[in-house]
Amino acid sequence: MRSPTASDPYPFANQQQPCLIGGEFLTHGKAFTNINPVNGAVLGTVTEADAALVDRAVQAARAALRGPWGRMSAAERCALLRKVADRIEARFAEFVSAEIADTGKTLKQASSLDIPRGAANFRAYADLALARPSECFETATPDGRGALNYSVHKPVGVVAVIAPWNLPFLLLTWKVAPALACGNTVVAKPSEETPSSATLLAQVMQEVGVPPGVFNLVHGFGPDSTGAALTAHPGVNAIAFTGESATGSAIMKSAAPCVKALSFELGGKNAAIVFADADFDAALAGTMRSVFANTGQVCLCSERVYVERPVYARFVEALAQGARRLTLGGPFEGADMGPLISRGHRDKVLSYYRLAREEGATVVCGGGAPSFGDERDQGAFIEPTILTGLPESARCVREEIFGPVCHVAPFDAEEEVVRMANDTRYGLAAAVWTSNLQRAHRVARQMEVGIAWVNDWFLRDLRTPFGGVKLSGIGREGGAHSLAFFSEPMNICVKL
Ligand code: NAD
Ligand code: 6OD
Repeated sequence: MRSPTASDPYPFANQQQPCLIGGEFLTHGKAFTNINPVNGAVLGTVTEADAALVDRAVQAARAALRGPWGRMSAAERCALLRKVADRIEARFAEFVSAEIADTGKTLKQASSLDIPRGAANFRAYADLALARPSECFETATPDGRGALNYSVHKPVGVVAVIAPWNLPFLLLTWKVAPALACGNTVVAKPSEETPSSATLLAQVMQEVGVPPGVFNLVHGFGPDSTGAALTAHPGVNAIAFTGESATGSAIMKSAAPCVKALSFELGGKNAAIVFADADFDAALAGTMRSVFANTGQVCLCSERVYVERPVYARFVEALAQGARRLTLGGPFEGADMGPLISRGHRDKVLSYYRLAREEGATVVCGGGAPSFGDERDQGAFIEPTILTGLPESARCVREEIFGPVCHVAPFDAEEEVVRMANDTRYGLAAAVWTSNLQRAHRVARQMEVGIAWVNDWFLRDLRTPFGGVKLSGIGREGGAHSLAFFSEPMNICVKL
């Protein structure tokens, strides 16, 4: 697999990105511009699906349920999904080019995480769907003849997949792959900020012969646009959504009249807890990653870091030194950190940097936007930032910022830090750093989150449950949990 170079073209430089509906690429209708966050340049235009186009996509997906796709065996479906993975790998450089053009993320990350995980998602769910067991109970009956009760798994129907911009391809395929593996048809809507890897995926679906209407792609915005039309459409049976908690709440309202099944992976305000007995260097390196990876734009990132008092001052200083050393630049510059996704998002993160000062924070490092004296000044770069000194009630400690920033606070006792870590409306992820095995298990289990890492961060096994509690989501995906969401189990009772 070849990674792109700076001279490789962005795949959609000279054309308007289309929607894919019923096996046809469509470019008519309204279009919006796609901006490169490295330098603010216009990358191209993208077709915006209005309500009529969304309706066509849903009708095409409904029709495809009754077509060849609906008659395929699970083995045939999963063989096609493996071909999708193969084709993503064959077009690896184009996928990486598309992802880094839309997001500005580092070439290293796009090539080692975003695109490989897209292919892995298709392979993993092809394997899991085929290996899925079926239940069968032998039931006693009054006449002594008995009955066999077995279950079959049917598709839910038409699934809407709505994805955010932070890990665009990873998160879209995380839902598209299991939905298709379970025999559903899909209408996918990527974020308006990151349409390009999804358009390439639509091409790949066509190339490997996924039947028309099985995978449909609609581009556009959320409120009053494509997303709202899709979630309200009565022909959609289930919605798998990743994004902000407030958006999840809006989608719930829109889905309520038709009582659609919902799976939500939402925001976080995740804690990292560093005990004094932790391997200092490992905790530091892990926390650097958990705060600054993808410019802090991972839902699992640590925005609250709690450090046991004996190592607090040393840890803050080391973290700040690490942050000051991070280099900022475009994907091909070998930099440690790319820009934020957009100027609009940078305004939001900068408003939190200002708010932190108003709330009385000490800004240990960063706290503003850098100036380069070149085209990057038109981009969405921001300084990695370490804050200390805020009370736990401060908005900067309570609200998700979604940038390269954390607040670091000291603690003295295990019970105290468990209470502080859990004192949040979110509940997505936690990282616990300690060399005390008993404490590791005890503290991890007390975290009110969907996933707690001990002595690591963002170490993934796709078979495990993934999701959040409280404002961080509804339901679990991953492994059998995804198969459960994307299927309707049906009981068949046979009197013997
Ligand atoms: P967002 O909620 O603004 O947008 C996500 C998607 O929803 C986009 O495709 C958008 O167009 C669409 N959308 C927006 N409003 C809509 C509406 N009313 N109806 C239908 N669709 C609508 O989120 P974002 O800014 O793209 O992503 C960042 C957020 O996502 C952060 O809060 C982050 O924590 C969260 N996130 C969570 C997870 C997780 O697994 N829990 C993963 C990644 C990101
Ligand atoms: O690794 C995954 O499967 C996953 N859903 C990660 C989510 C990251 C959030 O930004």
